[in-house]
Amino acid sequence: MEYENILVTREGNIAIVTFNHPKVLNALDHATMTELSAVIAELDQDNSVRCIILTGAGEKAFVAGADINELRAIASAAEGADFATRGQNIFFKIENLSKPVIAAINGYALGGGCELAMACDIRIAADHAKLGQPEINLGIIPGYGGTQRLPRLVGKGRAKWLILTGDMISAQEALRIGLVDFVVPTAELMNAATELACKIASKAPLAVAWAKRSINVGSETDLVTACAYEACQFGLICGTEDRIEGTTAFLEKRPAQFKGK
Ligand code: CO8
Repeated sequence: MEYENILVTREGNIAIVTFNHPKVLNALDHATMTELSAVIAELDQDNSVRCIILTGAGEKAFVAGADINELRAIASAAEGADFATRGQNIFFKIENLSKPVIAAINGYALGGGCELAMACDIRIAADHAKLGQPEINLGIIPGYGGTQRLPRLVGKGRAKWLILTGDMISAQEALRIGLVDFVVPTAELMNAATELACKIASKAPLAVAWAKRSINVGSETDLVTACAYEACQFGLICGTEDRIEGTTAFLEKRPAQFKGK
């Protein structure tokens, strides 16, 4: 499908989704969010896609937040709540997609842009990137999951520091506090993201999907319940052809040929 504000390109079994509205630093307006939802649904259905990279067009921004013009125009409390819920649901889809999603943060990741990156599985930032939740400066609070995912990633104190001051931090500082997982020179960002995506895409797809699900479900519950959930997922993976192939290939000292079955 063709999209107006989003480009989708392929490199083998990797899909690269690029927010393509650099004039407004790739801010997420209603139309772009509708497209993002459709892109994610399309890639979810496409069995040839094993891993997804999200990034922004231009050199300045990954995503500079929700569109502030639209935030200014919200007419009521109910409309504001609907606005937030709609975005949260799209980000939940990304977080719970069976395929891993890597955020390649090529510049500003602010407000909704930082929240989008946090809904991804792994975050790689270019060394000039800047991240933050500056909503407080607009008289609002994060609404796409920022007050919840940020403390889960960096701890309550650091989340409160970032959300209550609206301070932007460097990629290096984001790495130090655990908001991003890797920082690379800007020129190497897409290569690093693609290399990581290819490595994950070469693994058994069901094992990748169920490991992701086990981490996501388990990290939101107590350890005993989480381990019981992991054991169920482990049982499911034992029923796959790829488990036989992976273990047999190891014992026969040859590369495994995974089928996703
Ligand atoms: N929305 C709309 N337009 C934007 C946005 C945005 N978030 N960010 C930048 N732009 C526009 C600018 O208005 C400007 O447009 P124009 O050229 O027409 O003047 C253009 O992009 C370029 O921006 P700047 O000239 O400002 O570029 P600078 O390099 O000087 O500054 C900054 C870059 C620091 C990134 C600056 O643009 C900035 O501060 N942007 C806003 C960042 C921000 O506050 N983001 C958070 C928004 S709120 C949010 O995301 C809430 C999410 C949850 C919502 C829940 C639903 C209710």
